[in-house]
Amino acid sequence: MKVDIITIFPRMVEAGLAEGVVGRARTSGLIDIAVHNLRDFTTDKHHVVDDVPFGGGPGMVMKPEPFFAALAHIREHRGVPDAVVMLTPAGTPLTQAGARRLVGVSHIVLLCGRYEGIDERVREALATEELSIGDYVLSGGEIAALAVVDAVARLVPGVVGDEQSVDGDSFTRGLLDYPHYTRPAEYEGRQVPGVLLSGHHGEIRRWRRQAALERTVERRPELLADAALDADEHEWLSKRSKS
Ligand code: 9D3
Repeated sequence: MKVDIITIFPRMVEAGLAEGVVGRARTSGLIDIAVHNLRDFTTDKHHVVDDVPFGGGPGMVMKPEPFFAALAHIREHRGVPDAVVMLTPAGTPLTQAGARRLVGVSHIVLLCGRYEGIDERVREALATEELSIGDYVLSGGEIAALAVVDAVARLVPGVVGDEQSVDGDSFTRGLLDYPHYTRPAEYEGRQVPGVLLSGHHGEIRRWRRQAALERTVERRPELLADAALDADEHEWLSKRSKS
């Protein structure tokens, strides 16, 4: 998987890509990510990337020319990308299904905006899609680009060592996670649930499944529509909703 990221804050993006699972995937050659400084594609003495909005209004707009020049550079030196993704609050919200789709795209370019946004002609002529990472206001697209790369990279085979932890086990897929514990068995008067110390693997699986179901119904009941529940669980849920 090849990714190119265009940004005015390349050090911020490089710092986020250097650590953890993504950092290891890069150094081991499982993913090829290049970060490009948008200012390197300006032609004026002061490397200006923004200008005032036509029609007036607050803030500044990112100029189109540096994005076109950066894309030309990528096509020449890195190949013709399969997708050019603009990160914008007006984009399609990123989901796990969206991350699974993108891991099937061999070469992706991510365009990060700052200020009030990017000149519309960049979207029209260069972008193949627009993504948001959720309904809250960020200061720019860089953190969103890192979220996209992180969500997609961990789906590349071999990037996450334990394949089971990539999508959850079949038992809890579609539900929120169950609570996790490690040693010590008692900490500041708080006990680890006894069933987890029992060694009864069937009971442990049932306890975790039930805990995941309870958390999901309390916190994110809308997720239950797409979760695979068995007959007992449907019955438990309908009894619970009557109380
Ligand atoms: C006043 C209208 N604002 C749009 C909601 C202006 C505006 C806010 C934030 C324009 C740009 C930005 C910068 N945000 C991003 O570039 C961004 C983003 C986000 O803010 N939230 C969630 N996902 C994303 S992806 C890119």
